[in-house]
Amino acid sequence: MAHFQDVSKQSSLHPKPAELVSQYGTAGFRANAKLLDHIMFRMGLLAVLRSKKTKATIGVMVTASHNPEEDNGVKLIDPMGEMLLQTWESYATQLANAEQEDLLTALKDVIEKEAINMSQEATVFVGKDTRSSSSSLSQAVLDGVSALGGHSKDYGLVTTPQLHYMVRCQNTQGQYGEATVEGYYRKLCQAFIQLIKNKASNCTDDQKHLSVDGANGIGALKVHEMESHLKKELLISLFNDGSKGKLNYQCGADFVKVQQKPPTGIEINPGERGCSFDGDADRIVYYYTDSDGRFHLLDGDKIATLISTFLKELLTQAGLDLKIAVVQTAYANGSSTHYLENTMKVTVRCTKTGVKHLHHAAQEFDIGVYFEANGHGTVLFSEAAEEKIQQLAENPSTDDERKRAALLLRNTVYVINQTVGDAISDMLLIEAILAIKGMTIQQWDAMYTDLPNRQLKVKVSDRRVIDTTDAERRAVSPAGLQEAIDSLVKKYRQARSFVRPSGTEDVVKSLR
Ligand code: 16G
Ligand code: ZN
Repeated sequence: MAHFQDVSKQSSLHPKPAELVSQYGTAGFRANAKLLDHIMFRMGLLAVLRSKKTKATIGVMVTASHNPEEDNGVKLIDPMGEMLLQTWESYATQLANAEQEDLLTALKDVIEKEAINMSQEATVFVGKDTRSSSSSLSQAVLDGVSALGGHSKDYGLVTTPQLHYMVRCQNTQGQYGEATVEGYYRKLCQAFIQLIKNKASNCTDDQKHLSVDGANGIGALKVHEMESHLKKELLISLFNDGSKGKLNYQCGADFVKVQQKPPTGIEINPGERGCSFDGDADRIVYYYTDSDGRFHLLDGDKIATLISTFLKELLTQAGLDLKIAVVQTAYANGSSTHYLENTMKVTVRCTKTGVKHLHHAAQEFDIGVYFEANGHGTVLFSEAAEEKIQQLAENPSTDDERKRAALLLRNTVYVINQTVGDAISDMLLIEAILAIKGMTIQQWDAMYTDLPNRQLKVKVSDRRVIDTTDAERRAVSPAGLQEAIDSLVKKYRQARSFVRPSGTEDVVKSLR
């Protein structure tokens, strides 16, 4: 086949450094940008195969999220905008690791195992973040796509969640929205403006102000692009917009969450709301400093609590019997879990770290709110739930109070990017909820008090010696580790601690 010759020829322009071994981890491949050119080309090839197999458009995003500027990475996006199917992650790893002369064999192996019809058309959407290495690396992806005869659309600079959104729009024939960046702003901002029409009477104009730390990345660029669509209903002061500072350096959601302090480069008065995005804008955390100068972080757990409380209240007002659950990971603050289960009476599930695990667990409910403590999360509505909300909103005999709740629910569905966690979409939803409830960030923060906690990362020679169970909350190996943790934890009231191997770095992480 002509395409295989093209692949051979082209792949020699994207050679693999001999003996380099890489793995498709929790969030795709991540490494120093210099080690990724061959992987990008090969992910272009794999995306074509995945597209042929699913008979749908597939996405490839070039980003290393919150990692330093020197790094880069790549992940594939499946037809409904979700993460790549797990069984295909091992194909990604096999292709990435095939030595130059074995690449065609590795490729044919996937084709055979998946019984791929090579005459099927293939389309791949490609996007990239603002890293200096991203342009040439995304070109390598495009080269891979064309070498195997696939069609591609290059979206250029987009946030990770924007690319996920485009893929879903494309594969649902526009039902989810228009597969353009403008279409994305239009859908989300229109829903936001509809929501904000219901703002509480005590909500002052001052409360329209929000400071955003763009982590010197793609999120900053996109917030700027979106602003005109907000019709001054949200007044954003943008910091770390990439004009001076370095990507993710002493700023961004990961820095703020791990360091528990404000990002550098932001000017914000005591009591005012601020939020930080990460480097590819799929995470968000909020914060404020009180009059005593104390920093208060409102992380993914606080966000999940705010959103699920809002949704639960609306469901009650609308008289809709839909099952809502919150999905968290081992990192969730014990106070949030306690508050959700005992005060809010919502079901809480715990899964392993990594968006794909949370996403799948959330799909089991009518409404699944999932958030990692680090600020990555979204809300999923089942088809049946969306239908019930629509019907109620459109039914002429619905009484006023129920109708108001149904319309609020409907616009909440529209403002949310259900494909993956999305800092921009989450921000609009949170801002709308605070305005509708007439709530300050201090009141939101006071819903429950976080138990004090610390996160630690330790470099180890082989992280695989640690194996965990119970959604990563207990270590089963090495022998004696869990017993040692238990005996320490026993000394404190309401205490908890765990150790787990990272899925993205050569470290083990612990929380206490
Ligand atoms: C990635 C994951 C995130 C996880 C983080 C740390 C996705 C899209 N992102 O950013 O979910 O929390 O890595 O994972 O899955 P780690 O603690 O295993 O290194
Ligand atoms: Zn990210």
